[in-house]
Amino acid sequence: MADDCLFCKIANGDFNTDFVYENDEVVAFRDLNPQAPTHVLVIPRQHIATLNEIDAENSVIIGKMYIAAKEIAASEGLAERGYRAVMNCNADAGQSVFHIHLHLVGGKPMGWPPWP
Ligand code: DGP
Repeated sequence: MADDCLFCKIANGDFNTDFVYENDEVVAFRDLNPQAPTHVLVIPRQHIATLNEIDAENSVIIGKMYIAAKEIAASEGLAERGYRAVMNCNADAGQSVFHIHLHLVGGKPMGWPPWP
């Protein structure tokens, strides 16, 4: 757990956040500022600041985050109609919380590309 990391504190239960999914390594909760009818953040309990810090040693957690995302998508009724699970990295991508997270979004048709 990193000092002064909001998502470490959320994963630790400091704010009594409702988790839509949790296991020993991953937790997921609804985004404070949803951009779609379903907008869930999937995070590792382990503190990793950005995708740039992923390496051979810690990379297994990325697959576990995607397993969580597809299970949540199924429970939200999105598996067949479709959804997106994306991670922003650093300023140009708009990352604002420096603890990696997948944005699982769905429940409406989405355009591609997602940038203006
Ligand atoms: P990003 O910009 O990719 O770093 O996404 C961070 C997301 O985190 C953003 O969509 C808003 C969300 N968020 C920030 N603070 C909180 C919080 O305290 N609770 C919840 N549920 N979501 C938060």
